[in-house]
Amino acid sequence: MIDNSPRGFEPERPQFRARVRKALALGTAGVLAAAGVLSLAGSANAASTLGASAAAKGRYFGAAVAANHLGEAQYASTLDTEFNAVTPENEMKWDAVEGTRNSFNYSSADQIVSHAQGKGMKVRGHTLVWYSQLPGWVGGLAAADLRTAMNNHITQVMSHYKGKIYAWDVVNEAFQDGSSGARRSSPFQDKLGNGYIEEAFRTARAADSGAKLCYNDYNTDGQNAKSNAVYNMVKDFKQRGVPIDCVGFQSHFNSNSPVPSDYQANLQRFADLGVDVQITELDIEGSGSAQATNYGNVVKACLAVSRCTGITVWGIPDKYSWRSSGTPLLFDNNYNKKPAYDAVLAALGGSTGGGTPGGGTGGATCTATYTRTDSWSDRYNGQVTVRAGSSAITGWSVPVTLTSPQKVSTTWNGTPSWDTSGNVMTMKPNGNGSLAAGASTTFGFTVMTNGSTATPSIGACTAS
Ligand code: 9MR
Repeated sequence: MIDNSPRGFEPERPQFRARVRKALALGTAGVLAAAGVLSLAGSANAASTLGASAAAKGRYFGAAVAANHLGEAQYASTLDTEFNAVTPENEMKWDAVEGTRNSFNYSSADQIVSHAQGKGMKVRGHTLVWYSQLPGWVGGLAAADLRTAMNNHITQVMSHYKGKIYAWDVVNEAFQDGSSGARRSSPFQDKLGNGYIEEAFRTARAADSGAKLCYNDYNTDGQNAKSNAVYNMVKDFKQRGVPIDCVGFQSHFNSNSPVPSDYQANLQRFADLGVDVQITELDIEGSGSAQATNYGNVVKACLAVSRCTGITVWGIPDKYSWRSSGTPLLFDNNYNKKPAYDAVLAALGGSTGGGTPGGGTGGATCTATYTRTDSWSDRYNGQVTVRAGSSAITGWSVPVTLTSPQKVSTTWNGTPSWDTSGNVMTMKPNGNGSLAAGASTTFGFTVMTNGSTATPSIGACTAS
């Protein structure tokens, strides 16, 4: 079967992946320094993790997780600290749980589910009926037998996890790319016909009525022939009472497949059909400020759609992305937070510690939010947005603490003063520091890393 994906990439089988990994840029010391500086951040009323910030907005923020990485301390601690939902990346797929007919193996998927349950995280089930990662025996069945096998697979797997799954991707990637809006060829489509999707959803509802039932696909993120076809199917299902609760938008973006300008409008039109929408497999190729801007825009689009219930990124550090030589995720190979992380956190209304309204005179307050805008091998640029609270302010002051041996080489849009340690820079306005209520300004600085890419700790903004 040929799939002319305009993404320029296609799902590969894990065993065929040639993982090209970049040499690690940092030693353990740098990582520990990064962790240390973050824990020094002062108390903040804005949440300081992705999960907590999303929860404050009534959403979850999840990651695709691989069971074989859970034993890696930094992987597990990043997952546990930052995320409040998981999707098993491969462990619940048909080939993983029912490689042999009617012989079910849940060991790897169970590991992820019990980890998530222990931490109070939601679990997205991925996926029950999909043309890929399908064992050969399924494709060899004649129609009647295939129908029995499909319904049995759904019933067995959903019953095993009954009560533990927030949402299931019941059917995945059932439509072709391109302009036809046609169904994709698969054993299910070819032998059971168009009705297999609705049958799968009805079987799923009977198996676990507590789980939300989703249809999930890629290249449906903007309005196009493929998303129109999915839209028409969902509309038809809702009209005829076929049980469907949600639509997943995978959101795998790269330069060939950028974040569409009508992304939010597309999410909204599906939500208007009476289903939840979820961003299910987000990753965005690129780096630095361009990647950060794209990530921020995706988060803002979800937050603007009241039925967009959560976002899942398709992995934690870049080194474990399915895009073997890419850098599409929020954490670098050493689990340092990338500018994309900062942009997501800021879009979620969170703060790395500088979001606390500082004390000021006459009730004036301000907040300071940090973003890393660019990175190079030897330095990076940081930007702080200073925003006035509900009253106008006439001045502001924001402390920025670096991790030694980092040094600031230049600053802009502010006047810095340094403490005796040389690690704490207090930034004040250049000249007139007046800001109207709710208005903002930015200042920036270049940090020479000298071997440490630790994120600066931004203290509370003090208004005058
Ligand atoms: O990330 C998954 C990768 O490890 C597997 O090799 C691949 C196999 O098809 O599947 C990847 O996940 C896919 C997801 O299940 C469905 N949407 C596309 C994802 C990226 O290919």
